[in-house]
Amino acid sequence: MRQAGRYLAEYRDTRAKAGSFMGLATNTDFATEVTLQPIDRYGLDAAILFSDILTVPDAMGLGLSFVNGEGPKFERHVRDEASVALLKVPDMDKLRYVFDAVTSIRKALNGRVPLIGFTGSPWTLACYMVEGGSSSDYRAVKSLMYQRPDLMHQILSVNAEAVAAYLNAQIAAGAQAVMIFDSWGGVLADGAFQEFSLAYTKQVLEKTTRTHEGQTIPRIVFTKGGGQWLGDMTALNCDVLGVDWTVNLQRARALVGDRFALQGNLDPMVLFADPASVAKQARRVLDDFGQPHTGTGCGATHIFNLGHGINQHTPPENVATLVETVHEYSRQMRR
Ligand code: 1CP
Repeated sequence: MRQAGRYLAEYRDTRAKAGSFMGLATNTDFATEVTLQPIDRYGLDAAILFSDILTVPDAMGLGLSFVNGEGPKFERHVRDEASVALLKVPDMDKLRYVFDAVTSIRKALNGRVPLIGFTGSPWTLACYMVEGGSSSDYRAVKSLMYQRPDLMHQILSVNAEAVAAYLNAQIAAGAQAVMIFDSWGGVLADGAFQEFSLAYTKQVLEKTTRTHEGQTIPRIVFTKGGGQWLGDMTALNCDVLGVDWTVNLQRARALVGDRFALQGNLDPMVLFADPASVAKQARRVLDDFGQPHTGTGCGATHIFNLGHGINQHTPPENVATLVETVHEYSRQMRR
């Protein structure tokens, strides 16, 4: 949903061969192939593992499937004491296919670009686990949160532990950076965000391996709709804060200072405009952040990215325009 996906014809071909989304994700060769497709096509600067955030609740026994055109569905949802009591950190062996894919992708990349591993945040995974799939109003998960915060905390504690173990296994398998997608953190009220989302992202970061084979593993936290809580997020032990398109990068930079890089934040819908407008909007994002640091290491730099997943109807040639513009213009800015 960030690089690979249905907007690419080569992805649709491989997915048809695999028969289903999970057929694609659980097959090492297919997962490797689709991870590399956008890298080969566009010359991107990093690869992101082809998998999904929902593999973790699937491994917890909730029964994941992706119905064409309907999005993810779980056979069982978690909404009452009995189902919460059954939840536990899954045996990481059930997710072996993800770690095998990481190792295989590293081999296939052969040092061309670094590989980013990822997970959903405890809160974002809980949304799907309680709702049983995607939701437009988060009614079930918010009812549980307000009525039985004790059960909600129980789910989130299990998720935090599961997600940390999942990231650690990806790092051991060769992931060179990790990203936590808190895609639905922004649907929470102020106060609820800190208690039910941020606190558990913090736990995940505390339990995640900092280095592997002498290399620091950078950690990225992306909260869609989380711009108003960037100040709270500076308490996180991570290196990069991902932001969506509602955030002004210059103000965000002033707020987070040198301790964090910022990742983002083009509105994915820009990619439906004509190429000249795509290029203009890409330059606008780079200008908003301003001159990046010129030193080495982490610091107040900018990692260009979309502010959310890529829409399945995106014209692929506009992504080419975007990548070319970002490369050209950001090199110009660094001169
Ligand atoms: O190259 C890549 O895109 C990397 C693999 C990747 C990533 C990082 C996929 C494959 N999904 C994700 C993350 C993900 N999955 C998020 C975070 C998105 C963000 O904040 O940017 C979310 C919310 C999901 C859950 C999910 N997976 C949905 C539901 C979205 C919703 O609105 O509730 C759906 C439809 C999927 C399916 C999926 N996962 C990935 C792809 C390419 C697809 C769609 C293509 C298909 O069905 O074949």
